[in-house]
Amino acid sequence: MEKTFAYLKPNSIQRGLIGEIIRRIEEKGLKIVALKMITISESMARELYREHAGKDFYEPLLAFIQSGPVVAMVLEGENAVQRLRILVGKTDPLEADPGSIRGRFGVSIRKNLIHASDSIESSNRETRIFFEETEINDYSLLNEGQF
Ligand code: FUP
Repeated sequence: MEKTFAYLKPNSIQRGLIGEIIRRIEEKGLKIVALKMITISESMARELYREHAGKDFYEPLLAFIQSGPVVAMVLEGENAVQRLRILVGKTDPLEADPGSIRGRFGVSIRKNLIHASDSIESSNRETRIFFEETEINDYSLLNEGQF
């Protein structure tokens, strides 16, 4: 079964949106197999966004994601990567579908509430930045396969 990585950015926590966003993820039928609150270190931040190194928004982005705790998670389900990306919406909340998480709650591109991996390869790489192998749980839900 496909897995994907996501984390709720510091402004989701500040705005009291942890429950609301996780509810939408659960409602979509994605199974949470790992979940924790963590404060991102500078080295984690640099590794996470290394593809953007040198861009004008890189340093402010690093400062923002280290500004408070985040909630990191690994989700599992059929086509999990694509399903979560659709639920999350486009990078810029101005362009995101109003039914998506970023479209519904987002204000600025930097503080766009949630990160979701864009491929299985990115998900594996990003998951390793946040989680040990032993922190990823293998279990079934009673209603699995009924979505
Ligand atoms: P996404 O995959 O949708 O998170 O988007 P990107 O990988 O393109 O961008 C990563 C993060 O950089 C975004 F979540 C927000 C930030 N960003 C900016 O702050 N300004 C920009 O112009 C583009 C991205």
